[in-house]
Amino acid sequence: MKIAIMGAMPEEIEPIISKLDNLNVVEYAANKYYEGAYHGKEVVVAYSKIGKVFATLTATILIEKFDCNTLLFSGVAGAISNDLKVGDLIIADSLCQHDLDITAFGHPYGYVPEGEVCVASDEKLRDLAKQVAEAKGLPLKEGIIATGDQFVADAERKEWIGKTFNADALEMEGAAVAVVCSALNVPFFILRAISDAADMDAGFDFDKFLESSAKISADFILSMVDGM
Ligand code: OS5
Repeated sequence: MKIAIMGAMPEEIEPIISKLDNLNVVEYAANKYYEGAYHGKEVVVAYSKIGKVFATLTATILIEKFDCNTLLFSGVAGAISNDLKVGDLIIADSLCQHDLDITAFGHPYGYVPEGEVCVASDEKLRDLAKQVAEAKGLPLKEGIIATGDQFVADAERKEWIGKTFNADALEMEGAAVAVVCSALNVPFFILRAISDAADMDAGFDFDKFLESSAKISADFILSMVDGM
């Protein structure tokens, strides 16, 4: 088993890289890939840079060039659900693209022909996450995560995304990773810790909580690797 661990920003993978043994950095396609071992398990870690296009590129490279056969994403998200507060963890049971719109042709939001509105993540990895949460005594929400190439800092847009996709949280990379992994038959898992509420304070809150929430997510992902 070779496990890919992805984030979007340096802050999201730094707490993981700092715990790896036998670190080897490979530069490829204008990015850095960190090969190493975590408690004896082979991992390749990378941050994609922000947004769906960079996330697609990085997920594809982790699978096709580095031969990873499972992909875990760790990072932060904006909350939609009122249940979610800063630092809370959410796992995606499925992911959708909130900015994908060919409704002019009668299709629903988030749908393109031969695609799916929501792409489901791997059930076994979700079950493992629930076991890890139980062992750690941490609450873990499961729900739909909506992805789009926008930092959402607007209560109205957030409400629309929540209602249209029944989504609990939003971010900018997860659904891209889901589409790649689903097409290539690679089990994947998306974990996010809340950094903000995607409202008018989101920019300020994001800056304030990025590091602490990213670490909460990263620590949880490493416990999952232990359980794999
Ligand atoms: O990766 C992006 C999505 N992440 C999840 C997230 C989110 N997504 C959408 N809306 C929200 N309200 C969300 N809350 C959390 C987080 C990340 C958001 S984009 C943040 C960009 C911040 C930034 N811009 N410049 N820098 C940081 C400094 C910099 C400069 C050069 C190179 C790298 C960083």
